[in-house]
Amino acid sequence: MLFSTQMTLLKGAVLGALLLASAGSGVSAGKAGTMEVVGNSGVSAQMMFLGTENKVYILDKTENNPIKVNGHPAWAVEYDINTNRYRTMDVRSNTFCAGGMTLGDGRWLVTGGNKATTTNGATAQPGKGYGSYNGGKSLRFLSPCDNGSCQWNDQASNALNTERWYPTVEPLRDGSNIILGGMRDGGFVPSQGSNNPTYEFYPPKHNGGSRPMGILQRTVPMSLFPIAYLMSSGEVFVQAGKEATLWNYAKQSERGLPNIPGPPRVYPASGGSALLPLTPDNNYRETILICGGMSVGKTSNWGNEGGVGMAITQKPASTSCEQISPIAGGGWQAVDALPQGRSMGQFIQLPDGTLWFGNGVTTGVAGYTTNPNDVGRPVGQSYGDNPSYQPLVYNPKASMGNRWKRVGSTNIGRLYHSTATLLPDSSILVSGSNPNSDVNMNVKWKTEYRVERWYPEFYDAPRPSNAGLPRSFSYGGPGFTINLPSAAQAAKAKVVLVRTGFSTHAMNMGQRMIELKSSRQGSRLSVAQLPPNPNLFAPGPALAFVVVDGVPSQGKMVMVGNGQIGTQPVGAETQLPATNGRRDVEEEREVVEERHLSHHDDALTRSGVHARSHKTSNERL
Ligand SMILES: *[C@@H]1O[C@H](CO)[C@@H](O)[C@H](O)[C@H]1NC(C)=O
Ligand SMILES: [Cu+2]
Repeated sequence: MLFSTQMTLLKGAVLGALLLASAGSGVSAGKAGTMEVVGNSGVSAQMMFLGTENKVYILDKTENNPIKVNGHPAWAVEYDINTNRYRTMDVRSNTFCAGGMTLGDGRWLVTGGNKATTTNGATAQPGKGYGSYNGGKSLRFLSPCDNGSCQWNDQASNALNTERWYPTVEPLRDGSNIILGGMRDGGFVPSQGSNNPTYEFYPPKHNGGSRPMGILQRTVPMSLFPIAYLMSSGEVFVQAGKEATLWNYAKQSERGLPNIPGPPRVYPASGGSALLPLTPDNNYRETILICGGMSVGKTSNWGNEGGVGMAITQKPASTSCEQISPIAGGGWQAVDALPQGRSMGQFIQLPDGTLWFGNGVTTGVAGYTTNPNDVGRPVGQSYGDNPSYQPLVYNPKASMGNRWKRVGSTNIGRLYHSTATLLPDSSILVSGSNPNSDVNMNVKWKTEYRVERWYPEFYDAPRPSNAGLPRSFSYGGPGFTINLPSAAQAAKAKVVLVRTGFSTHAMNMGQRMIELKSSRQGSRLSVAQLPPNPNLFAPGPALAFVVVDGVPSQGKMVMVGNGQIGTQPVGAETQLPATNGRRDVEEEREVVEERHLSHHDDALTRSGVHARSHKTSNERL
């Protein structure tokens, strides 16, 4: 009697805890698998990132936004994801097509940009026009905050070695950033003269100079915003044009990889790319997935600084998806093609291990022109048209032919200069779109300020608690424990870290997810620290989640590493106690597979996908 009363009380407490977790995280019912407009961004979201559990930081290029700050149009805000209100922020350098990333000490860096501008993007004298300064060499810093008082540190005295417009930034094992490529001056695509085929670091290494990187020179004009991911070996995977390579920045040497089949993928072809989740199951093997892009026939069709070289706006984008595991060896592998071609589609890592793919267009590419008679046949100013209104979810663990699923829909076109980021409740914030030289409300594809939120299918499910998660994680060293409500839940539980990344130009620079090793003792989950290799997940802020049976807790903003830039302490790999529970590992796998099988009704047919991949394999640069 006493025993069963205790059981009832316990059940009540567990249910209460679950409901509390839901209510406390702002989860409301009935949103799963849908998308809705939630607010207005004030400035158009050309760049966006999650800075705290409550605040997203949005940057635009310098343009005539209706909101003002210190006497000039604003191009930066802090957006509160709970109230959907923004706080205007002052940045003085032109952030036009900058890159960005977290540093090992928790700061965000936004670097590169373009000249001071005025009406329709015309160059202005510094401080004149819209009040901006040349951002080509800018290093801007922000320590995100929840109290409304943090500001951008944007001093001209902090400067890159060379001007970089369209640079990629990737975090490294010591919490520094590598800053890759870009252009010295504005334009649609570079020539050898305007291209900057070099890289540098923040904080600077080797006396602050820039060093050459062959792939960024060989792939002109398809060399901007190179796709870059740090590998476990310490090399940086770099993809541009048709090429791919592993760059060793310590030795300044490279190991060439096979050319990527299908179309070019970097801006302005703008395929979407992601590093698939690093998990104990895949032995932390890195696999890069790249989807969509655009073929134009011959290279000269890409044009030059002045614009594209052929009619592009109605040309269908590619459906091709290719993946590669560069360190494990082997070449590119075609995987399930997109159900419809996409340029500027963007991957967002979800904590359940699947990836959202949204935004972008089905015809045309990134970029715009102010010349209505341009050979590219712009729609208004846009080189892209026919946006995709169909977000997809990619399940890398599903069998081939069953990996894509349509989830939700929108009626807002997200063309050039649109963005997306994961939020702590596992919804996705979507904003931006402005294929225009300035704020423009007189064209088909207007400057877009509406902010949407996409909700995953698990959104309305009761969420596990994140209470046991520590605030910081180390490389190796003593692990920690999480107490789940039952042994059955512990058998389906894991802890994952997601770096949500810096969203711009269909990329989320630095985005990746790692699952920590764990074992279970009854209802207790023993969790290892990160593997003893900072290259697998560079130091800096990340979101941590407890995921039970594919349903994530509220994400917690944590620090990976020691919170400083520099060589990270690395301990021995965490020794976990043996698992003892009622379910064995085989049973656990079955549960996961059942979940995925239950989605089969909506999955795309294998034959349809196969026909499409065959077609795209003939595409040429
Ligand atoms: C606001 O928060 C930041 C860190 O999150 C802190 O450094 C700063 O002192 C706080 N400012 C005020 C006015 O509370
Ligand atoms: Cu741009």
